[in-house]
Amino acid sequence: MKTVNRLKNRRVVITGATSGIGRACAELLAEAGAELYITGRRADRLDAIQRDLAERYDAHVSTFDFDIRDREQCREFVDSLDQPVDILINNAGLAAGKDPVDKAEFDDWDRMIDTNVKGLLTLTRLLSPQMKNRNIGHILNIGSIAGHEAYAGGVVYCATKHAVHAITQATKKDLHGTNIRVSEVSPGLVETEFSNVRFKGDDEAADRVYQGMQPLTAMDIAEIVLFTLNRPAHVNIMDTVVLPVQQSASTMVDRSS
Ligand code: NDP
Ligand code: 8X3
Repeated sequence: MKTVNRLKNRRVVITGATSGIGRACAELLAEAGAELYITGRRADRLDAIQRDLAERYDAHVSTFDFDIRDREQCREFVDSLDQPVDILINNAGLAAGKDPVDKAEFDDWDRMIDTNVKGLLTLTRLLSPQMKNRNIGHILNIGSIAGHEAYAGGVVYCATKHAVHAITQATKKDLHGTNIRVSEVSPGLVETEFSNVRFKGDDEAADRVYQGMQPLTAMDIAEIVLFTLNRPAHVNIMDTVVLPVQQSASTMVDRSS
């Protein structure tokens, strides 16, 4: 089967590219010949990824370390771009804690809402006008199975991912009549740094999330992101929900292997 590469020389912003799904997307897009603008807070990681992708794929990669919760830093990032962006991958996000509603930390709620919802909205707000002016572009949001159902201990994380789902649908409608595409990819369990972050460095708790089952890899999701982005210009994939074969719902996981 012959696959056409429509991503060569496309200018792509990937938020949260220092690890996991964002890092894997950077890898595949660099291989496809896209020009990358990668973001995250850990500058050392961004630099290492830039060097690695330049060496292996001769990729043009620019790095921007800032906190997506800081609207001014987001604005400075967008203002510093010398060329219009073709694709925005809103990937940066996290879960903080898994406490029930009566015990959870307010700070955890703020971190999730400010990153997963407000950060994503800020970059969409700042980058969509130039897409609209050029009548071209693609905004791809990383949602979650947690945006399609809710589970105990995920009150605010699930709320943020339900918000991402709603934002994706409303954004598509706001941009109706343009050639801008708007998509979402909604994964189940993916083994990345996600659970280490959620359990605040308790790596044993993080490992237990994937015990006795085969989770998805970041690369599994990046391949679906690449497929979604690489469709012909008239094709808009709205959402792809992707689970490990051993997961059938957020809390329904076969751990017999
Ligand atoms: P990782 O923890 O491996 O990666 C998260 C990325 O987000 C990092 O690059 C991190 O960069 C960045 N990030 C987090 N907070 C901020 C911030 N305030 N400012 C800028 N960047 C930030 O997790 P994943 O790769 O798994 O997560 C990526 C996305 O996928 C998230 O939106 C997550 O909700 C979603 N997802 C994950 C699933 C999973 O099971 N792993 C399943 C479904 C969805 P840095 O720390 O350098 O700032
Ligand atoms: C991450 C997957 O099941 O931990 O979005 O919510 S889950």
